[in-house]
Amino acid sequence: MPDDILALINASVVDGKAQEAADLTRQARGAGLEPLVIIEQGLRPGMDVVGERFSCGEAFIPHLVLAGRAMQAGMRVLEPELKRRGEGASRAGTAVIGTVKGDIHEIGKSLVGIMLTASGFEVHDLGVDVPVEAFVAKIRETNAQILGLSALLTTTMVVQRRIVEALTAAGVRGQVQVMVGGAPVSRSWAEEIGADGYAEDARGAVQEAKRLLAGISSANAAASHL
Ligand code: B12
Repeated sequence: MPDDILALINASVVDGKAQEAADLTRQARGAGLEPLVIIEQGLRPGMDVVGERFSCGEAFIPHLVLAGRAMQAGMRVLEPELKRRGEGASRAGTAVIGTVKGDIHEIGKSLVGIMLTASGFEVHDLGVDVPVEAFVAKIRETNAQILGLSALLTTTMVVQRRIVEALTAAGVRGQVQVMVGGAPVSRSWAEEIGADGYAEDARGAVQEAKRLLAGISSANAAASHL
């Protein structure tokens, strides 16, 4: 039964059927499947199928849009519960996230935001197509310890580098740990542009944010012993 329903959720995303994706997600939750299992094994793989079809000319922009809406419809069912879990967790830290300028892919970034919230982070989501200066201003305003930058296009990855440079120029690079992500991004890219962290998916993003925070705490502890 769990595998069947996950396969149906996957198909509803591929077919771009938002109502069906939401109903099946509700059904899967009712059957006791964990939200993360539904996302990682049901909703998300559907997007990959559509992406591959798009690459080889078998799907077009409208299919991507509909598949995106279907995945988001499923995520909306799970979001309130995930947020409640975050309220029950101890406060982990503050994070600012957004998709960089020129890039309107929002689903992966939003999923990272939801998972960080579910893990006790206070998340400021700046949305998509976010100008470089807006990230810098939000870090100043919130004193967030974590900045998460999403880029889904090879042409917008470079903006992540510009944001790291802008943080340095603004004198705030030392106060924030920058993590980058998105399909074309890798750990070696993160290292090349001087970012502090990288994760392949939303679950990894939470682990990475916690690892980076632990680094800040131990650095502060070491400084206070000097
Ligand atoms: C849906 C989609 C769209 C939708 C987006 C709808 C929306 N509301 O977001 C629309 C139709 C708008 C779209 C437009 C375009 N798209 Co598009 N799109 C996709 C598609 C199929 C799925 C993306 C997605 O949502 N995946 C599901 C989520 C959950 O996964 P994710 O985004 O990868 O995020 C996860 C990780 O990457 C990571 N992560 C993401 N962000 C972050 C941030 C941090 C800090 C961390 C740690 C981790 C992290 O965690 C996430 C959760 O697990 C991908 C193909 C694919 N397989 O990725 C193409 C894809 C990204 N698109 C592509 C292209 C080319 C375009 C267009 C240029 C097409 C066109 N000719 O107009 C435009 C660009 C518009 C723009 N300026 O941004 C290409 C990119 C190629 C490249 N390498 O540059 C892809 C790869 C398709 C392909 N195979 O060719 N697209």
